[in-house]
Parts: sequence; structure tokens; C-alpha cells
Amino acid sequence: MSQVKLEEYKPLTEETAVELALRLNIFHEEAELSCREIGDGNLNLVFHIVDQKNEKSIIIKQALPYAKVVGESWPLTLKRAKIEADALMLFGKIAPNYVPKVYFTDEILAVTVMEDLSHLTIARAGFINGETYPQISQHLGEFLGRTLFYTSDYGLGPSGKKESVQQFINPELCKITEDLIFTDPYFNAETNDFEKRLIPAVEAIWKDEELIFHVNILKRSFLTEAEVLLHGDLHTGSVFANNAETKVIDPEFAFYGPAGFDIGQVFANLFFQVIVNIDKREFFTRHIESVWHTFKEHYSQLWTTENKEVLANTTEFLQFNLTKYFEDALGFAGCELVRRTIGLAHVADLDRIEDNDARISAKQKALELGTFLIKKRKEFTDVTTVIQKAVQLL
Ligand code: SR1
Ligand code: MG
Repeated sequence: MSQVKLEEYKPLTEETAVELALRLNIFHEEAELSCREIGDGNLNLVFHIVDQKNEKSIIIKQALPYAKVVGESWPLTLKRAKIEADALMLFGKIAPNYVPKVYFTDEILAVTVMEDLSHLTIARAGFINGETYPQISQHLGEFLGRTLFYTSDYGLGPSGKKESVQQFINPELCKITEDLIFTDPYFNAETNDFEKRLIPAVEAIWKDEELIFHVNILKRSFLTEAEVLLHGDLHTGSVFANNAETKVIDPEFAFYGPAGFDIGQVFANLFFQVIVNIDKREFFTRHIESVWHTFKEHYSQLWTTENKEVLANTTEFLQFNLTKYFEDALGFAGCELVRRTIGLAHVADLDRIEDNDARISAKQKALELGTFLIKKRKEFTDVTTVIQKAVQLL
């Protein structure tokens, strides 16, 4: 008898995930299906289902009603599965090369059935294993240029944009970011997670009034500036890649916010490799430059040819906006560097360094660079100078 009820939420098991796939007629009747739960993120179940006979495979992702990284004591809305599916489908229209195809979604079960990307590797894991993915920065730059233009007032027009803002209201997931990125790392909060040897550096952050002033400005921007539909969690663990392809996954944190947020998260997560991967540092500094230049090129081209705001279509106003996005991106990158080092939910780039002295030193550098970017973000107008300054600090 069938165990999956489409009208009632229940976490799937490997057996019921297969049953769901069969029920959706995704596979041929004589398919020989095998299934494994492969979720290694902070929040969800991920089932990989393969038809050995016909070489077809899919992913079923299901939201859990709590944050897996903490446990059942941290309840979390299932609505995020719909936000994620809607964002993937919208990004699929805007930037089809850079997101997985969605085959089916169900709000009650909180599932999304999508393209299997297991021929690719999570970019963070690939980088840690020595890969540099030569095309990733151009792909991410194009993804950012297209999504941040087409979801804005300039790309959608004011009515379409307001409808989109409404569709992507995501208060619970935004609250996680507001707390974990913009608040908790800057005082002695319970969620923080850092090594004893970092206590002096952490206490210096808590006492740094100038820094906290700037974090408040960045948090206000995150809270109030509904510029574009953001992915909202665009770190290198949300990107699959190989040397030729790049796919952005996991937009469950999607909402309307400041354009610089997604760009800044990409910058910060590439900066982790600039800090730890000294032999390949140049590949990653070039990636950061290329993300910005490619974003700028695509965004500017769309601005000129597709702008729905007649008066806004001037070079001066475009430049004004790009300058704002760039400064914001540097500040948000700084916040991401700090939170992934001393807050909840770290990055393997730092935590997996086995040598204690090297790991602590890398974490101190991440904090130093993060603090610098937050405070000095308005002093820079070009990405190459930022990188030169950053490398001098390391
Ligand atoms: C409780 S969720 C912790 C983190 O995991 C997600 O990937 C986001 O980065 C979030 O801040
Ligand atoms: Mg995620």
C-alpha cells in the first residue's frame, strides 16, 4: 500500500522518495530504481534516485520543519520549499544555463524534483581539493548580471516588480540571515561558534564601535532595500561546477533585497580561497575580478537595451547604481567573512585546515579582511585595487 500521501506533510525516506518518483511517472515502468539520501547541507533532505536500467536520474529535495544543522529545537517554515522552487523556476527563465531544471514541486510535501547534477561537484569541495574551475567566475558574473537586472524595477517595471516582491516575502529565512550575519557575530550571542585561540580577535570585534556602526548600516540595507530578487545564500556550497559548467542551487533564502548582497557572498567565498590556497591565490583573485567585470558587462548591456524606466536609461545613473552595488558588495562580503569564521555555520575552507596554527592564522586573516571590507568599502571604486589591498593584509 502507498505510504506517500500527497495531502499530508511527512519527511520522506529512501523508500517513500522512490514511491513518489514512481507516482509522478518520472521514470519508465520497468525502471530499476535505487535511492540514497545525500543531503549534506544545513537544512534539508536530498534524495538521489537513479534508474540503473535507463541511465536516468533525478534529485528530490525536501524541506524539514526544523534546521538540520541545529536540530528539532530550531523550527523552520516549510514554505521555504515553495520559495526555492519558485526562485529556481524564475532564474531558469532568466538564466537557463545556470540553474537545474525543475520537474515537479509540491507545497504540502515541501518537495522539489529537479535535474540531477551529480556529474558536477559542489564548488567549495572542488576548490578545497585543488580545482579552480576556470569558467566559474564568468558564469556567476553572467548569472548575477541577468538575475539582478531582470528582477529589478528596471527589468520588470514597477508593477511586475511589486508582484514579484509579494511572491518572495520570506520573513523566517531573512531572520536567520539578519541574526547570523548581521547581529550575532558582533556580541556574545549563544549561536556563535569559535575556537578559544580566537577569543582576543573576537573580543576586539565586539568592542569595535566603528565596525558595529557599519554593520548596522549594512543590516539596514538588507532589511529595507528591495532592489532585486536575491538568491540570498550564494556561497560556494550553493554552486555546482566542473571545468565547463556552473549551476546555482538552493535559493531557499530568496527575497527582495540589496543587489550587492549576492555579489558580496560570491566575493567572500572566493576570498576564503585567496586566504587559504596560497599556491593558487592568483586564480581566485582573478575569479573575483572576473565576477565583478562580467556582472558589470551583462548588467550594463541589459540596462541599455531592456530598461523599462525611460528616464533612468543614462550612463551616469547606471554608473551611480554600479558604484552603490560595488560598495554594498564589499561590505556584505566582509560580513560573510566574519560570520563564517566566528558565527553559526562555518566553511570547510577554514575549518578543515588540520594544522592548528595555520587554521587559527587563516581565521584571524578572514576576520581582519572582513573587518577591513566592512569599514573601508566606500574607499574603493575598482575591484583590482580592493584585491591588491586585501592581499597586502594577508
Ligand atoms: C540555520 S541555517 C545556517 C546557514 O545555512 C544556510 O546555508 C545559510 O547560510 C544559513 O545562514
Ligand atoms: Mg543552502
